Amino acid sequence: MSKSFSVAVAGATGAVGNQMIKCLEEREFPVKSLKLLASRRSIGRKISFRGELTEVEVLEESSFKGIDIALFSAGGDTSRRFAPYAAADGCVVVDNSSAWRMDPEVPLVVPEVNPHSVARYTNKGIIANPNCSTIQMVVVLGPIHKRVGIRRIVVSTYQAVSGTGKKAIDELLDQTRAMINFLEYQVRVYPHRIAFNCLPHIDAFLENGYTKEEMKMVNETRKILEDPSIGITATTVRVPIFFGHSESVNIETKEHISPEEVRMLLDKAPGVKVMDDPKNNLYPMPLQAAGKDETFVGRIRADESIQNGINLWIVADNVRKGAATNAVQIAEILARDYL
Ligand code: 25A
Ligand code: L14
Repeated sequence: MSKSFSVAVAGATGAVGNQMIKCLEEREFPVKSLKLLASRRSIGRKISFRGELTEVEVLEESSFKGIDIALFSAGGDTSRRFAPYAAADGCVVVDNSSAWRMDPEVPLVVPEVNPHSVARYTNKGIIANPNCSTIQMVVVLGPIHKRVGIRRIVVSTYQAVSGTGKKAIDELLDQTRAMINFLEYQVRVYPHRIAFNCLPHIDAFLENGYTKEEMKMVNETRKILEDPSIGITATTVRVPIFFGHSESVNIETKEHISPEEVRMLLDKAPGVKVMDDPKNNLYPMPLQAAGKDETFVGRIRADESIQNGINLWIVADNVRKGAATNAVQIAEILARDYL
């Protein structure tokens, strides 16, 4: 890559925006200039990039003149409002919010699974970054679906508070500190205490009894795997963990595949690390996945209650592969093949 690019990060002071800046630096993305954007609350804050401090500016309609690529992670409303202005100024938006993911014109991309979809960025000038729980699941299920076909997925998640952003990280810390000191705790971000608890509730409840987060896993998985026929049902649960989502995934395949064959297939799969040696207490955990870019899988075993069933345990850092890393990987494809 000899070319270099003017890059903007919208939502630069948030949990994901911060990590996007780190990923650009770590992966040596060819950045010519970096513009940091956030709401008025963040004005004047300085963030370090490649050893230089850059001041955060207010996100405005005119912020994107001369910018080649903008990474957005400032929530759905902000993306809906500002991404079209960025695109109109010729900037390609990689958007981490839920705003554009199910727009049929907007590609929804996990680079290990459907990199070819990036080409469709020309429709609206926007590429959507999927939901964190969906990304780590399809990185692992993509190769299995290609090999034997997946008929049905049953997934339960164990999701970290960092998915909700900085304020939720602070809330888990504050409540934990209060609890172990026998002090009164405050509940602000979630409807109940999250410290020493778990909540079967992520994002808003819908008419059908599922949460938005659960339906994102259903709809986004079908879009990324390009197969609307897959049956999917999800239960998403918040657990008192800072970084790293875990998932218990049960699949029914069309053709038979043994756990050993799944292990061999996933050993060669891009972005996947198999950690599956229960005799030595080796299996993926948020503790070890936090701060990493790979998606970890273990506990691979046959579902003995049906003909073609496999169980898996999948763990990844939700702020890295689940958000920032995936967005920067998409930008890398744009930079290498399209811009
Ligand atoms: O709608 P969605 O798609 O469902 O997404 C909702 C939120 O989920 C997070 C992300 O939060 C997003 O805002 N998110 C989305 N996808 C995610 C994923 N895959 C995900 N998280 C994890 N994984 P976040 O905390 O990570 O990022 C918030 C950033 O967005 C900026 N922002 C918000 N509204 C904006 C805006 N920027 C421009 N214009 C707007 N209208 C936000 O900047 C942050 O960078 P900020 O300036 O609002 O906040 C900076 C500092 O202020 C603190 N703070 C936040 N809220 C308040 C506050 N302080 C006082 N009062 C508040 N109400 C923050 O802690 C921060 O330090
Ligand atoms: O990307 O964990 O759609 O509260 C929004 C909710 C990310 C996770 C998204 C959470 C999600 C977030």
